[in-house]
Amino acid sequence: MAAPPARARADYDYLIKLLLIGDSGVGKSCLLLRFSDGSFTTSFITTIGIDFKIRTIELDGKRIKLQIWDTAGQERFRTITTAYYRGAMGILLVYDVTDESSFNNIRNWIRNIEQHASDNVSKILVGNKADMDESKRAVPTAKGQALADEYGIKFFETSAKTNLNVEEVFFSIARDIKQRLSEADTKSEVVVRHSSFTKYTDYEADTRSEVPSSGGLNFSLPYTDIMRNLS
Ligand SMILES: Nc1nc2c(ncn2[C@@H]2O[C@H](COP(=O)(O)OP(=O)(O)OP(=O)(O)O)[C@@H](O)[C@H]2O)c(=O)[nH]1
Ligand SMILES: [Mg+2]
Repeated sequence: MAAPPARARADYDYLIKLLLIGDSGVGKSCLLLRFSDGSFTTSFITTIGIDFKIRTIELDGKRIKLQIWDTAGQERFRTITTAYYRGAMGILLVYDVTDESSFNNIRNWIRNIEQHASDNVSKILVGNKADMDESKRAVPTAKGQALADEYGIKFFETSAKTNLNVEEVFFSIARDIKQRLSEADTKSEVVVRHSSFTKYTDYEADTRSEVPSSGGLNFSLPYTDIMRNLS
């Protein structure tokens, strides 16, 4: 009988973990529902603790699996939600353009990121509910942009209701992170050539520890990959 096949290749090239944070009611869950399911609801069901959804997208011919964690904005869940900052590669900071205090709190949310997230985490500022009547608007677009500029991060105004800029936000942060990962990948290939270690980027990042290895060589890699890494 033939030997069992080597561990199957993952169905994606990169796994990217994102996190949505911001005050309760700004529309984090609605943005995620719009992006993952293409739907929207006007009823407000506040998130209890944490939830997540998955969507796989394609960027420059690579399959990017987005694992998107949706946190509760309510203070009483803060201990649970901050525990998820560390694993995030990208964080979407969301406020509501009709709610000034949700915008003012962005500085506090950024402070939380500085305390709990990885140093190189990507950030993006999102002013949601841009569909609302101008008479309801409390935060001008220019103010959102100025805050984003101050922190050197990208900024979008969105609407989960009308699907304004929702794809753009998620694709933009995913693109930045993929860029970072592929640069790291290139660097690790150089290391590989000098030390015979294998690179794992094409494999499920969160199951790395399960990948069998021997003497620094990962035999679940296809033979050609092993040869390439050693050459
Ligand atoms: N007009 C409008 N309403 C929105 C939009 N996004 C969300 N809402 C409404 O805002 C309310 C709160 O949305 P959620 O997505 O549940 O808010 P959240 O940020 O997840 O809140 P927590 O889970 O408590 O942190 C709901 O009633 C939504 O229908 C939007 O883009 N436009
Ligand atoms: Mg929610």
